[in-house]
Amino acid sequence: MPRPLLLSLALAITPALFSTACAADPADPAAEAAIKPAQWPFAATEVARFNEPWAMTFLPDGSLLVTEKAGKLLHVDPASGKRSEISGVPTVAYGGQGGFGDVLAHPQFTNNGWVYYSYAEDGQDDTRGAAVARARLVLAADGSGQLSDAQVIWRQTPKVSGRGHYGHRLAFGPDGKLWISSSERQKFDPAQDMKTNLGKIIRLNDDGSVPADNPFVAQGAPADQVWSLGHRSVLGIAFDGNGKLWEHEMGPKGGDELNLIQRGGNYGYPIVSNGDHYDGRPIPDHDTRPDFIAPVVTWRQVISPAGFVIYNGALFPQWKGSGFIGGLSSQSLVRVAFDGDTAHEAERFDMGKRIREVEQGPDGALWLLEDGNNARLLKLTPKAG
Ligand SMILES: [Ca+2]
Ligand SMILES: [Ca+2]
Repeated sequence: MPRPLLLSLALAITPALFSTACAADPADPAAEAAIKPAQWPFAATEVARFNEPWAMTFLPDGSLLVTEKAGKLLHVDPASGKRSEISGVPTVAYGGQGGFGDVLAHPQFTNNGWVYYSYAEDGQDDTRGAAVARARLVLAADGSGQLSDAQVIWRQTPKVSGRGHYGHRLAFGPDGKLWISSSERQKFDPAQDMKTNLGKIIRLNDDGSVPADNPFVAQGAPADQVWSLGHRSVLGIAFDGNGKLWEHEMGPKGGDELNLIQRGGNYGYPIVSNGDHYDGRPIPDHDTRPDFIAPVVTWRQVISPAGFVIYNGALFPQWKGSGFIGGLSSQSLVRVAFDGDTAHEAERFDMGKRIREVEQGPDGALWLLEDGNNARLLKLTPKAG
């Protein structure tokens, strides 16, 4: 695809052309080139609306669970859009970026009924941290349901002040383990501190215990939970068809990332980033410290990534193996094409709204959740003709 080369050239040339005439950042060519609705290869159908939805997941029967940040878990009929509330949810620390987070069914949900969910939890003295729990979901004939036998199986430690950068995205790997993104709570240095589990990718057994083959088990808790470190704000983790784990990361100013996660890897934040601090202080770029793992893709003109699925459906055969990332500030859906251990942005769709979450439905449709109040749940299917 020619776009990455054109993008690089445009970025290299534009500041020289405009440096005396214009102090603002040059226009973002990738955003300029974003595909407008008339040219979309898909139709987008509104199915339902939510207030501040954060995550969704499909159950094996094809129905949908959706979280709302203020603390609701909803069971949704994707055909009618009918929403039914699930009872037994935890009290969440709602505010800032915090509240109800992700939701995910156990790979053997049909047999064991376990669903896993994450949320921001209050601590002592005006502190907060992410928690992950599992509970058995019992659904009623009318679509409502309840969580029972809830167990908190993981917590961010320590709990700290503030209401940002919880992360708490969940995924089950092909190894049957539970993977959690634990962001650095906007505290920077904990991402490098193995006495905390902030700024890390976490790998646990499905009951929350620590797998004996994790890379840092010899260091004891909480390092024994850690698979990789040096992460900032991770709102999307996904396994590809080869079992590799990819994550995207909302970077500091001008430094959004797509990373290929390696066992025991250190991704360098806050010591290095291709972006810089929002207060203007520079952060050395990745090429100054080859001992840290560099991102596969850096967006210097940021997309603000949230939600991530690597597509393997049949409805859009041309997109099999592509990654789809929701864009908050970029109000877009970004398609990433992979080639082994490399990747690039292949195209971007202008959605006109902040996109919070991306999912693949059982029939291969792509599903999006917009961000904020009165946000739409959209089903994307191939455009007829
Ligand atoms: Ca999801
Ligand atoms: Ca930098």
